[in-house]
Amino acid sequence: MADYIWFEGTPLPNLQNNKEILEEFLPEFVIRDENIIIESYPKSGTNWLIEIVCLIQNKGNPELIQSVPIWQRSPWIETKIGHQTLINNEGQQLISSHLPFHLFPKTFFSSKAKMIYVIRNPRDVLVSGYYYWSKTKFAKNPESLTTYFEWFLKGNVPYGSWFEHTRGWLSMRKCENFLLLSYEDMKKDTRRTIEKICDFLGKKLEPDELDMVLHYSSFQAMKENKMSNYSLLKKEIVADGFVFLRKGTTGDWKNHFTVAQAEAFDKVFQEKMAGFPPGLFPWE
Ligand code: PPS
Repeated sequence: MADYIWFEGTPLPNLQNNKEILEEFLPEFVIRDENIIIESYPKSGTNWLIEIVCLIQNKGNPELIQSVPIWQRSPWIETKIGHQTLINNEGQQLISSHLPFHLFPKTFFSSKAKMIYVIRNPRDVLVSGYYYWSKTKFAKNPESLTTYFEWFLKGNVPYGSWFEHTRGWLSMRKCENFLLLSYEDMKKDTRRTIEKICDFLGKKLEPDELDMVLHYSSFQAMKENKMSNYSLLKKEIVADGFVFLRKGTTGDWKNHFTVAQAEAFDKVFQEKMAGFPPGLFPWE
């Protein structure tokens, strides 16, 4: 079995995707004004955001998040299982995606649908991705962090280059229907982030409802929720020691990169992300 499906130059996880969906279903998919899209490069905190939005929609009540798997609550538009959920439920409001800007269904760009895009320090994304893709059979397994580091800088990893993904979607950052969040801000002040999301979605929560959103979307609560912690994944897909909610911290790259890797990463980051205003990327 091939490690990736290559779709218009972007490598996608072979086990989750299928050519027909990518070539036929996706380009025709109609994004409706009512849709809320959660978009990210993999390992940026997507599932945390999905959990928060589901809880906001339910005013903090955890019944839904504790009874329906997270990939059904907000199906990934480009995956086989997401496709199935979407065709079975035409009214599906919440949709997730890791697709780069140029592959996303074009109907979105003329709709009033709202998109929340979450970014994370790509160094932490790299480390999180290394563990995830090593311990699952969704795509090519890196045999070491050194190998994965090289793949990452070249964009030979699931969903392609972090730099291109981020540049592409950040072109929308001044649009009214686009909310840019970062994993780092979510960690630093989760309450404030939830309030921002509520404002963006036009939702009002009472203080006790907000407390419940905070409580049920915490790392610990999600780790214990089998509908959100990916323990329901089939055993043949994951290797021993797979943990989806792994560390949930910022700056873990410092425990993994050598000095030379840190310098090489800085150089590529500066080259590829030149031109963005300082302060847009809230990590050290
Ligand atoms: S995926 O598979 O690409 O959709 O992964 P994604 O959800 O984007 O990112 C997974 C990382 O997010 C961390 N995570 C959280 N951090 C803090 N709080 C909460 N509630 C939370 N939920 C998920 C998860 O642990 C992964 O990061 P690492 O660094 O690997 O721990």
